[in-house]
Amino acid sequence: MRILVLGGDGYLGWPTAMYFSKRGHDVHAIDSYLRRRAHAEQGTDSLTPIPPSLPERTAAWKDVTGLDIGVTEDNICEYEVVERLFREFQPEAVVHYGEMPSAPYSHKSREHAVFTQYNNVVGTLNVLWAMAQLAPQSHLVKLGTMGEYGTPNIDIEEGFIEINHNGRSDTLPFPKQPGSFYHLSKVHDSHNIQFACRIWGLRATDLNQGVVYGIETEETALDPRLLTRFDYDETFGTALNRFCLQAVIGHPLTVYGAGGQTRGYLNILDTLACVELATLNPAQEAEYRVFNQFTEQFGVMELAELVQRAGKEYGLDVEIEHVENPRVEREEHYYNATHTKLLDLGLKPHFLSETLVESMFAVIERYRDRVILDHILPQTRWRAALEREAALE
Ligand code: USQ
Repeated sequence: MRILVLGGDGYLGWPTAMYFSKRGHDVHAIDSYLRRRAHAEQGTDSLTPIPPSLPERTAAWKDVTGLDIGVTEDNICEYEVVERLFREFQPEAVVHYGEMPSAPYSHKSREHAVFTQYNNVVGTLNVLWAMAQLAPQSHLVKLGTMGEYGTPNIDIEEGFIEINHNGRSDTLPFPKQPGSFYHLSKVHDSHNIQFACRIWGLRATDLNQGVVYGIETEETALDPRLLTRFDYDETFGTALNRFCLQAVIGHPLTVYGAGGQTRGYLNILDTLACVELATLNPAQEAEYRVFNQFTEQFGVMELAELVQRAGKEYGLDVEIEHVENPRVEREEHYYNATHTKLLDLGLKPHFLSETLVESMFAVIERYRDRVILDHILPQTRWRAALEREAALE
């Protein structure tokens, strides 16, 4: 299959490009290096030393496997770029990771919030237009987020809920109550994608993914030049990845507030399997599908305690600290989200265990000299806009 990977330089995009290439697909990756630029601006970097550009990564891939991955170093917010790519590559599937992925980043300033929503919404709209005009039979596999739903006090369904109201009933999109301007950008995307399926007959799968953890895949482990990036800073690092790194370097685990925040989580290996399942089993014409892409739910404190236990086994003395929560979110809440559609398609989950956490410790230890300590504690506060306003009075 001809598979276009948008955001092919990222934490998940790069392993996905290699995964599909290894399995005989014709892969083309595009990236604007948004994340590399954001890291350079804030003085942070990936823990793992990744090659300086996508062409250098694909050259290493060719060297190790003999396989080609096509590359475009450009921005999908420019329609000419997307149009050219679609004309030349004629994708059958479009796997879309090409967005600004961080909730804290979107709260750093007004400019960051505007950039996040512009970048994500405009890039996705361009892709939808190119699909309609140049590849109407292709299938969009879009990385959305479980965070679109927020933390409602009822069970979360897989995209849609049947509602009975005043004696009538309908199946409607599940209510969205996201917790950041970033998560909101994904809600806006979902609306645009569903609308494009309805009016143009496009095929799309919206993968509402949970928080991903892990550092290695079958392909990244083939050669050090094929590593994926591993972020642990307050902006781009996610909960479990950060806790594992903090444990290795002897930093107290940064549990925000009470630690009862519950989310869906999944291993990076399962991200690849889920994206493959969605791609090989495409949506029908005019169908907008939603899969909740995670394998287990955990509270933040539960994760911290798991890392602490694994640390003990491994010989690390791990402390847990409740730091003041920089975000505005419920710290104790009901959470029960359905996630059966990918299991029905054949997903065999890799569940989280102390052994897995210990294997992450081992990889992190290899690169611990590269850790930049300044950006581990949270600095980006959701209420900062109000505080600045108050300071001006
Ligand atoms: N948290 C801590 N300590 C930390 C980091 C995070 O307690 O050091 C807490 C946060 O307050 C939050 C939870 O852990 O309650 C998850 O935070 P996160 O930073 O791991 O994940 P989040 O901001 O939700 O975003 C991440 C990815 C995003 C993806 C999302 C899936 O960055 O791209 O969409 O996970 S989900 O969370 O299901 O929406």
